[in-house]
Amino acid sequence: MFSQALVRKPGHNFGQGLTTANLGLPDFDLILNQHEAYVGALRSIGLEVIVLEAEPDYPDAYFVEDTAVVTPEVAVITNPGAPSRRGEEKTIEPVLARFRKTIRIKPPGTVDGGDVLMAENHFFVGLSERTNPEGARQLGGILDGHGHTWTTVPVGAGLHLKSSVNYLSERTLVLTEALAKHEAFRGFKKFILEPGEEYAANTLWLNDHLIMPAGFPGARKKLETLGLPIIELDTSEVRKMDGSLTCLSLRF
Ligand code: CIR
Repeated sequence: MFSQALVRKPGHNFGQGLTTANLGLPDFDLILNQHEAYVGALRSIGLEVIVLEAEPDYPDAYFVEDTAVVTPEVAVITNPGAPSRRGEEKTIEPVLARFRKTIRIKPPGTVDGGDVLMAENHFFVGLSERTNPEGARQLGGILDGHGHTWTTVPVGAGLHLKSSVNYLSERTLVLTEALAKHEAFRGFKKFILEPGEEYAANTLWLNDHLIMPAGFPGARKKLETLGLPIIELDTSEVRKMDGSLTCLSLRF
């Protein structure tokens, strides 16, 4: 069970963040409402939520997940892969330092937290345009040092590893068909998403609840078989900015 979550409010200029999605102009009032609903959902399942103010210099900074990897033992502060996002981690580190010892990923290593998936004691580390082999090597060394295992997975499609796969308890993954055959996921039970529902791979298992993006009935049917309460949230505005549910918080 997690007791804390760290989030940051989207800024008025969040629409200037990086995106490859072609889903139209994002709406500030709507994202604020959706963000409040997200924070409300986290509180409703027992988390204390620390809410940081927006960072106008960094329009993507509300995607706090990318700035750190928090394990039960340490907080690894990342060196984000996108140059425009480097520096977001500076205001995250002192907050996490209240809860964990912090260790930094150093250049030339880059890591985005969205590429790091924790499944019990194991970590899958996506190699992507944001997380490079040197970053993965540094992170892996820290994980090794704390008794965790880890494997790398190439991120073929999508921005981050967790855009395409998440862990849902009981050795079960929700993931895209493209990733399902990967060696690293052998031995796991898999909910493979139907074409058109891949976005639902970004479902968050948190405090014995599943928080999933609204509007994916096929995925929901599969997830219901786990018997966990499901919370659906509207993610229309973060999706326009290539984001989803896990990206909006750090949980520990
Ligand atoms: C970016 O491109 O970095 C942001 N617009 C989206 C980041 C989403 N973060 C995540 O999936 N962990």
